[in-house]
Amino acid sequence: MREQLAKMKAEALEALGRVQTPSDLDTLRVQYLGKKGELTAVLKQMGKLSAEERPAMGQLANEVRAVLEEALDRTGRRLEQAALEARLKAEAVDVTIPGAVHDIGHKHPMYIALDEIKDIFVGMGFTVLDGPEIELATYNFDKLNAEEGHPSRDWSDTFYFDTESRVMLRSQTSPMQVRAMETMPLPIRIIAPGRVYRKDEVDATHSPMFHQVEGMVIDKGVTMADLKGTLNTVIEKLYGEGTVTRFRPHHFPFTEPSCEMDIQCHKCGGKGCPTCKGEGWIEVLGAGMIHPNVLRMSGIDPEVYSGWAFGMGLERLAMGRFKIADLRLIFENDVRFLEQF
Ligand code: 2U9
Repeated sequence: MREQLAKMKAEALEALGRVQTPSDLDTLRVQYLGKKGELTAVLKQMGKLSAEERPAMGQLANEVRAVLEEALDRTGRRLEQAALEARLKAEAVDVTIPGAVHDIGHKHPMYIALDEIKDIFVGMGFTVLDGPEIELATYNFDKLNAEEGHPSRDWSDTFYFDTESRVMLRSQTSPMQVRAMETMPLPIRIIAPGRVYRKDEVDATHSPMFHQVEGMVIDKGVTMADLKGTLNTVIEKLYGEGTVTRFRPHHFPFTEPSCEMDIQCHKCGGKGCPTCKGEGWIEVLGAGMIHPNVLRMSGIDPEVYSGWAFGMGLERLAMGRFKIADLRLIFENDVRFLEQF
């Protein structure tokens, strides 16, 4: 029996040395120390021993059990340690690997320009308005003093939704200003940016959809001097301090008198070069004193109130600001172009 115990202990220890997995370990624990295990089998033979032999053999069997239990526990800890090390190795994070770079895009250059314009006007106390792109001809033309028969009302120039030429895609953002005159309390200081639509063929300077920023001020005692002072300030903020400007007479149905504003060519200083097409000046916007008829049609007494208004094309402005040669680049959304801004 002594030899049996010694042999069993040697075999068990040898088997434990080869164990690789927790389930192998459990199998060995059951095989040697379980109720039907090998040690129990040996102990069952104790009855055959004499009373003198029994205590010594019992002690030896307990020693073997203690040794095996200790070896099983040690092997368990060895497996746990190995598993932990394998996991740490597999899940190791190399903090020196560069992070994954995601392209997040950015604002379109034309909207960069628009945001600057909004900031300038908001800083001067103007409110930014938004309004419908589908408009009534009443708001787009009639109330802006463009009478029946005005060339811009023609079917060849304007997108109408109905045969009576009543509902249309707005051809300017001015109807928003008419709506403001009818609803907002005076005095009014607003800008109205947005998309407008005209039946133009696409080329390097035209598109059937483009963007405008218009604005107006209405108060008592507003004069052409306010128009010039305010627009000069805006243009200096937009194009840089000391930008030289000039105002030329012009005609619009909704303003009287009307003018166009030019900036002196920053490239040649007014001498004439390809940037200004030899003119020395670059047109930036149209403006004027709001026509008394326009004020009257929206319920404002032109004897008491006066106002000025301006309008500019946003694509044109962005093209000048960012030296963009072709309008189509602004709408094509080619990332190779957009990435440059
Ligand atoms: C109301 C009264 C007056 C808006 C104005 C212009 C002059 C102008 C053009 C610039 C280039 C349109 O984008 S463009 O083709 N606009 O020159 N716009 S004054 O005057 C208004 C607007 C609304 C009630």
